[in-house]
Amino acid sequence: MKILLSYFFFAFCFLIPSGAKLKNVPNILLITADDLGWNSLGCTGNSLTGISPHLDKLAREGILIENCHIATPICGPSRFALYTGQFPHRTGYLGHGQQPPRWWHEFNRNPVKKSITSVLHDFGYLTGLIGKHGTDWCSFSTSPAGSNEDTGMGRNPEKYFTFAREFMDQAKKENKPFFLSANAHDPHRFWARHRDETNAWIKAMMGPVQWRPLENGKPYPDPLTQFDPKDCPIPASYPEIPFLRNELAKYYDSVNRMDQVVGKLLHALEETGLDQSTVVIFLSDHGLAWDMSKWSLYPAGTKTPLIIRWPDKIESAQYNRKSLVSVVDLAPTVAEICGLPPMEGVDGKSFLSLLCEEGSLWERTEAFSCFNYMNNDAERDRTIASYSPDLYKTEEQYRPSRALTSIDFNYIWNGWSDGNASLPRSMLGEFANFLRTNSEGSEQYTDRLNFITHRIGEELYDLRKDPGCLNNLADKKNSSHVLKEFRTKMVNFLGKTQDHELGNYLTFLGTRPESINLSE
Ligand SMILES: [Ca+2]
Repeated sequence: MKILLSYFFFAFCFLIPSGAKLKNVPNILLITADDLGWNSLGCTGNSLTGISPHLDKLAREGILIENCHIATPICGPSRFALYTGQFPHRTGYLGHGQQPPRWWHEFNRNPVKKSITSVLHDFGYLTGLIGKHGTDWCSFSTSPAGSNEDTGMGRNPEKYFTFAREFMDQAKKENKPFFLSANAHDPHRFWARHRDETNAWIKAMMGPVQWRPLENGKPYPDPLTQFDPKDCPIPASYPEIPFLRNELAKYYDSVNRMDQVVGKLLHALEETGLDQSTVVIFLSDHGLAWDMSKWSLYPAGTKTPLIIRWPDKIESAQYNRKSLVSVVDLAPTVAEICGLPPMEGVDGKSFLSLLCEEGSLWERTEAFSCFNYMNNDAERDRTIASYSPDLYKTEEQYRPSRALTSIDFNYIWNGWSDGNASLPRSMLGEFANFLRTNSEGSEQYTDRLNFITHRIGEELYDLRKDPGCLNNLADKKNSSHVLKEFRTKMVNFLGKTQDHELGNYLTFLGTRPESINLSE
């Protein structure tokens, strides 16, 4: 027995890096918002006074990269890509529900099943999580505080403060650097004061556990703001309609409450005296929870501001509009910041040079984003043994789309759009509902609803002139050179990453009158 214990002790010493190796490495506080439109913050141009004071200050103290694109615009799969640095078609986490789908296994990809949390954990970091949620490939040193009770449905700033303070104190006590992933659930629906934010809904969300309500009867406080709808900006994807402005006022109040969570997390960091040795990173998992934003591959769905503060390493007050990063770049960047060897098997690259060396070595010109499944039902999944190009015809929850977005252009291929197939209700939101109930007698609303529901095979937008992606240039003759460039890049990218939709895309290109020469 003694020999056995000695063996385990000996093995343990080799598994855990020495204290010397971990000297002078920074802590990481990763903060995410849930369903935040990229330009909803004060620091990204929202004119509402006082909407995001803590994030605005954080941006002033570090760098704000305006063009970061997430991998896929729904919660869990987006976060999977964030943690692993790999795109959904490579990990198999293609959507909600049963993942990977049974047919995905026939592609024999064997991804490296690691995430930034697991490599930091193995390196000796104390790793933790509060709020929405980790992945199967994450490793946390302490039990994740992921339940609605733990976080007040992700909307109670005090709960985040208490957890973060205790976690940081534990890191100090154990003399370990930490990685804390802290995830607010605001401004996810149902927003503060939304008509569906009912007691019955809150009760259902909290489940059977005992919880103590605050004075307002909810497990979380109401936002501090109550914006006047007339002051609320409408994102460029939507028309100027009073109904939308009223709805958005409530959303913006929820953005403010998310900012309070950020404030509390930063306060915990200051109180523990670890703020100077901690890299703070903020981003959203995707855009606003309306159709044409969430569930879509327009910048309104895929673009998030990325704020990074690293005292004494990153120059303050940098607003970067010229560089473009993908969320899969984040895990390798954190690995490099923490002095780890490069992460194996990732699709992204470290952009540390962009943060500390004025971007001289950073050359990404497009970010890839995709959509696969909304929700793959486990029972149906058992009946689908293999992939077929017309899977979307029988599975309305499978709606494959691919996008490449540069600073100036957004190119999308909708592999399911054949003129008949439509998006399921689960991928349509309040804007589509509004159009549906008001389209009688309005050709404009009817056309828009038809487009949203059925889309079109190929879309190309000039973001310099058309940030809301309302004027599709894919069939315009004078845009054909840009279109060809994006098609070529898409073929190369899908081939390089072994995307299961490559064959479908090539078939689609073969039907176009002015297609690309694939030998180019
Ligand atoms: Ca989300």
